[in-house]
Amino acid sequence: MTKKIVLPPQEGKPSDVEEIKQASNYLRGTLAESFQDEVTSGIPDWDNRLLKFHGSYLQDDRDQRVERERKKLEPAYQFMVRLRMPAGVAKTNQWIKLDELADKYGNGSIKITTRQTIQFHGILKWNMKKHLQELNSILLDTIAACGDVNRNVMCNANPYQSKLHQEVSDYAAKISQHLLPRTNAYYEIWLDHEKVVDTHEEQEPIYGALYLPRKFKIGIAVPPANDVDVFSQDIGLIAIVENDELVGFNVAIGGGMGMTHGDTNTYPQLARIIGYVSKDKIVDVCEKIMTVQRDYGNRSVRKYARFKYTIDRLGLENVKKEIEKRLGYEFEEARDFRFEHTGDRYGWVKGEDGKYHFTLFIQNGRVRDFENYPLKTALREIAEIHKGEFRFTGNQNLVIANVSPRSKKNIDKIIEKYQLTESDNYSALRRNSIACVALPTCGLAMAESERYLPTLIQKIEPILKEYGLFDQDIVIRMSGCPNGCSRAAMAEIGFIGKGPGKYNLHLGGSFQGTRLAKLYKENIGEEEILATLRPIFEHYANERLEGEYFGDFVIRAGYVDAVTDGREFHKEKTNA
Ligand code: SRM
Ligand code: SF4
Repeated sequence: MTKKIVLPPQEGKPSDVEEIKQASNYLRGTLAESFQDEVTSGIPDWDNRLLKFHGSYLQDDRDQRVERERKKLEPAYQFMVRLRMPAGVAKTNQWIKLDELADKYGNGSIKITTRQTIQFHGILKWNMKKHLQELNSILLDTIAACGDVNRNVMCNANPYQSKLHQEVSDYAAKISQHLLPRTNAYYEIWLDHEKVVDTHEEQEPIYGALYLPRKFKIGIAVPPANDVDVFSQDIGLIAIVENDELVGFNVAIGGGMGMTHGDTNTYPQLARIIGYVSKDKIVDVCEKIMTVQRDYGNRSVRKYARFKYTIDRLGLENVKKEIEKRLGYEFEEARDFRFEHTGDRYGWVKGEDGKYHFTLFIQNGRVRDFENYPLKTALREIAEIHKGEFRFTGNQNLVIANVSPRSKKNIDKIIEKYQLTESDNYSALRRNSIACVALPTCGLAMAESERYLPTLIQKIEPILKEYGLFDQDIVIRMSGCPNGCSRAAMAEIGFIGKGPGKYNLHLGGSFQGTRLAKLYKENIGEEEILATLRPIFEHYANERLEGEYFGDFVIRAGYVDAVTDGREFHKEKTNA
């Protein structure tokens, strides 16, 4: 029998979410009843908290809020549904169904997320069960895609090192499977499985009845690519390859991007490397690390509950020792590695196994039929003839993966027909851009992001052209609020929403994803953004060293200080 988990006493009263989890009977709550209630198109707050563990959030269309309020109507409630897809892989027959479901129940679009999975928006309450059942029919689910659990496990997306990539992806899948909640609630509520009568602690041998204090994220990078932004993860694993064989992983802990405007006790933080372990140990290592956060994370104040704060409160060395105690052995010394970039490399590459892979730029991960650019139709046509996979990247892009030389010709015809290589003509800045969803669906958005970044880039591009920087790779990211879903606090140029049309401008993240971006200007609108960036671009164009990235330059030139520890993130600038 599994040992009962005894949590250490917490400072302060547990937060309301802890009480909801405790009373939920392993994530059941009154979800089944709430989804049968036809009086409202929403659900009560306590069930919404639990719904997250099932991969969905109640949202409302914020574009309609004022008008509906005026008409005394309830908000335009709808649900966001996020899939669990370790390492971001979907078979093309699954994609065809996802495409169909986006039209049938959603808002007609598919959103590729910054954690390599996909989201549907606009699902109405009455369609939720059918939607999840149809996803189940193609062997996909949404379990633990949100909530206080381990989320979608990310993994380097570029499959040209075919064998190695497959092995590393398999580890992502194994970690995901091992850390999956074991409760039967999802199957009972959505898939009509028989109700489980015995709901003892043993249902969740790893999590216990209260699950984690907060969300938890794991990502695996394969150097030289850091496309999972490994230092932004609660557990960042860096694959160590020796003589072309995967031997193990360097383990980094305690990354995270979220913060609250005005509260300097909150900050983005980089995961710190605590050592190396051989690959056979990695699943257990992830479990033990996660249980330390389970037992020591703050369960009173959610904004201080992420693992990064637990580590900074207890001390990195103490947390490392506690993990080692639970493992029964010590980490080995971290091994050498080198990252070169966080972005994706577009176009065709040939894998070691002779299969081809095409990485397609998808602006902000939004797949739909745009005017003059029927992207969704194009991908559907490709999926209909390609019997392989689509892979999603942490940069919100899509890889048409494992294409045989014969199918490549036919896929090329579709690529040409729909001009999918149009992005080759985009500025390198746009090709390195990420924006979070923000308005109109995200309830936490303070400013536009996905709907605005392309326009802002359009206004920056002439400046880049003027200074000969159009083809210079620069990582630019925008988040509609300080939660940082686009990981803007690690970008070379990062925008963090402050209010409608206003952003904090951050500079100085590194191209390789190893540094935080420091606040440079606060609460500025478009005009000031352009006026601020222009002279910096000019300076960069004139005085950069050979091969020097923009993020490194702004530090060398004294615009901002380098930040490699989140506790320095809010520190006043030093005078050079
Ligand atoms: Fe996120 C909350 C969207 C990746 C940090 N995030 C949200 C919610 C669910 C808003 C909410 O709580 O009501 C957003 C739903 C918007 C919508 O309408 O769809 C949302 N987050 C997203 C996505 C879809 C952004 C995107 O455009 O791709 C990403 C989905 C990832 C996935 O597939 O699982 C997404 N979110 C991230 C990342 C990046 C990452 O994980 O690599 C971060 C920063 C890393 C981190 O976790 O620290 C991130 N999201 C947050 C936070 C801040 C957490 C914190 O520590 O304070 C919140 C708010 C919260 O948890 O309270 C949040
Ligand atoms: Fe919403 Fe903020 Fe995340 Fe953007 S960063 S999706 S605005 S929570």
